[in-house]
Amino acid sequence: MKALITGITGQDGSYLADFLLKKGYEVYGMVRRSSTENFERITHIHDKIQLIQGDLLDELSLIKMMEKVEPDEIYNLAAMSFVPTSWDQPILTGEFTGIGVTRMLEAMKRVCPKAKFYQASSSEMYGKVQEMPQTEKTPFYPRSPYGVSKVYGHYITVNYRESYNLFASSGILFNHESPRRGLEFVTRKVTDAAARIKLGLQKELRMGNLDAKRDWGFAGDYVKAMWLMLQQDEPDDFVISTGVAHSVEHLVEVAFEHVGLTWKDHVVTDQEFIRPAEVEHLLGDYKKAKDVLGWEPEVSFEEMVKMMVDADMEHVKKQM
Ligand code: NDP
Ligand code: GDR
Repeated sequence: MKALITGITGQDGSYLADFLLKKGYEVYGMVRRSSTENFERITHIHDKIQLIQGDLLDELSLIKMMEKVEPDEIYNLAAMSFVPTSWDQPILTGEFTGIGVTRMLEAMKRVCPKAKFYQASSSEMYGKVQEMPQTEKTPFYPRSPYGVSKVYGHYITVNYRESYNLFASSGILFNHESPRRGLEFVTRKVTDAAARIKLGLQKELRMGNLDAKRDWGFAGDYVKAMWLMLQQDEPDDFVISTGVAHSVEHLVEVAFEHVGLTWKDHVVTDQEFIRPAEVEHLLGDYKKAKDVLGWEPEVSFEEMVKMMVDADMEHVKKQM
C-alpha cells in the first residue's frame, strides 16, 4: 500500500508516517521547498520515506505528485495551522487551509479517483459552541479566519464525496499534542517554559487567556484514528477527542508541579496573547468513532503533559 502525506514535516505528519511505516506502507511525503531543510521531526525516518516537492498553492505540483506516486491513501494534513497567525494572514490562510483542500481533491479526481482521501478538519470549526459536548451533528460557528477556512475545507470534502463519489473522509480532531508540537502552541509553550524555568534559563512565562478550556489528547493516538477512517467500507466524518476538557490554567499547574514549581510565581498575563475572538470551551464526544472505528484515546491529559515536560527537560539540557 502506498500512502501520500501532505504536511509530513509537521507534528501529525511525522507521527502518521511512523505509524504507516510500522504497518508496512510505502510512505511518500509532500514538502515545500525552503532555503534550509525543516526535517527535524522526520530525521529518524528520512531513509525510509520518499519526499516530493509540492505546495498546496500550486495545483500542477499536486497533479504531478499524484501521477508519480499513484497513492492508495492520501492524508491531507498540510495547512497554516496556528490560529493567531490567521488574523495576521487571513488571505494566505484561506488559500492554504481552505482552497488548498479543493486543489488536492481536484488533483485526486483527475489522477487517482480510486484513492482514499483524509481531510484534517478541526474542532476550531465549532468555535462559539452551539452545544456541549460537540458531535458530528453540532452546527459550526468558527471564530477565526483559520476556523472559517477549515469549515470550507470540511464542506468541500463532503461535497466532492457526494458530487463525484470519491472516498473522502473528514476527521474532526480536537487539540492533540506531543513532544513534537510546535513551540508556539499553548501546551508546548508551557512545557518548554516549565523546563527552562526549572533549569534557570527563564524567569517568567507570559500567557494569554488562562480560562480557555480544551479537550486535549495525544497526537500518537489521533493518527491511528485517521488511518482507521480510511480502512472503512464507506467514507464518513468522525469526531476524535478524549471527552474531557481542562483549562489552560490547569495545564500550567500540572506542568509546573511536575518539576516542583509553583506556577503562580512565574506566570504573567500579557495582552499580546489575547485573541480578537476566543474559543472558550471545546469538549468532544467521540462515541461514533468508538462505535464504528473501535477507536479510543489511550494517553491521559496528565500523562501527556508530564511526557512533554520530561521531553523538554531533556531537550533544554542538551542545549545548555
Ligand atoms: P503543523 O503546523 O505541525 O504542520 C503543518 C504542516 O503543513 C507542515 O508540514 C507544513 O510544512 C505544512 N504546510 C503548511 N503550508 C503548506 C503549503 N502551502 N504547502 C505544503 N505544505 C504546507 O500542524 P499539525 O501537524 O499539528 O496539524 C496537522 C493538520 O491537522 C493541520 O491541517 C491542522 O490544521 C489540523 N489540525 C490539527 C490539530 C492539532 O491539535 N494538532 C487539531 C485539528 C486539526 P512546513 O514544515 O514547510 O511549514
Ligand atoms: P488552538 O491551540 O488555538 O486551540 O488551535 P493553541 O494551543 O494555540 O491555544 C489553545 C488555547 O490556549 C489559549 N492560550 C494560549 N495559546 C497560545 N498559543 N499561547 C498562549 O500564550 C496562550 N495563552 C492562552 C488560547 O487562547 C486558546 O484558547 C490548535 C491548533 O493545532 C489548530 O491547528 C487546531 O485545529 C486546533 O488546535 C484544534
